[in-house]
Amino acid sequence: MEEVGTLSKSHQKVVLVGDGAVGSAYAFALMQQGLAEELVVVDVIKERTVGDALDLEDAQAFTAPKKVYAGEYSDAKDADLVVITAGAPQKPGETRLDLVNKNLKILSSIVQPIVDSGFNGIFLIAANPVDILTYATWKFSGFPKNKVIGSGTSLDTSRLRVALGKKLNLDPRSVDAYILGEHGDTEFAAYEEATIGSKPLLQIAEEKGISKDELAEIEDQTRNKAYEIINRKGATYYGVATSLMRITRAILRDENAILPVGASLDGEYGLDDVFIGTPAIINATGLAGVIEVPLSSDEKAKMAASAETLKKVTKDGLA
Ligand code: 6V0
Repeated sequence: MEEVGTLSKSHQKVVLVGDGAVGSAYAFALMQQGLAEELVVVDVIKERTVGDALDLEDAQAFTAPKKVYAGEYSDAKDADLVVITAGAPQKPGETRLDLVNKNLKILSSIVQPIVDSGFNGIFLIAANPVDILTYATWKFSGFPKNKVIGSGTSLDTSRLRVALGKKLNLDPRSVDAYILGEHGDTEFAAYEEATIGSKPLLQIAEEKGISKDELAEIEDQTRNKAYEIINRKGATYYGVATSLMRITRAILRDENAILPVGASLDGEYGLDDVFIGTPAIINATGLAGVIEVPLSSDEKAKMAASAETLKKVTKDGLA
């Protein structure tokens, strides 16, 4: 093992399950970032994975050498990370929760053979409804909770930061604001704790004449941005692929980075038995700890309501 901050072992392997719009964009992002020495692509449409692996390997002369090939679940045996993007995407007009039954079936057919391969790494889930599928991956796999991570509100948080960055004419990477809760219609912006350069966002907004209504509109637009994109181009993938790449980097490089993810709660926010969007510490062990945002009572109620929605759909879906 090398030291923290560098690659935690010399050869790192990622298995991607689901080579559709999100999966292939993620594979491309991984390639561009030079993350992992080995990338295996698995999908029920075999020809596509072979074609994608051949296409991806053409990037190697300009990025970094990598073994990239179309594979099987058994290839997960010695993988560090399995990323699941397999599943039906939302059609125009469909909510993420509408996908639950179809995608739980697909998920269960994937997790079992991966566990049977002897896989002992970390699961990272992106297929929707992501919080429920992350919970189900934990249940189906029997893995410890810290080794199952969802993309949660990672993409939504990025969308919020981009929107606030535009509004304030600031680099979105300097905006420390989070979307918490379900990756879906009950998520909310934790504005009361948000800061920029350690100054409260609400104070900055007031000084710049940005009203509470305008902030609420930004929150709404963030929540509905996926629908905006899906209605125009049928799917969203670059944003989530980059979120997944960022989480992957934190795992493979043992970064101890604080990122918004879908994490299992154990008493934080007064909640448990749910995977939900919150900041958490991500390193080579997976999820090393949840950062409990000190929410106002109003926000705490929103978090509880969001968790309640997820628990109900999870209970029905897994019944
Ligand atoms: P897509 O382009 O239809 O790709 C899905 C892929 O999964 C296809 O290539 C299928 O062949 C494959 N697949 C289906 N069943 C299996 C199986 N049993 N084993 C292996 N592969 C299988 O969909 P897209 O890539 O657009 O979306 C994938 C999932 O990501 C959907 O559930 C989306 O809703 C979800 N998203 C999640 C986001 C997030 O923030 N977490 C954001 C955007 C999309």
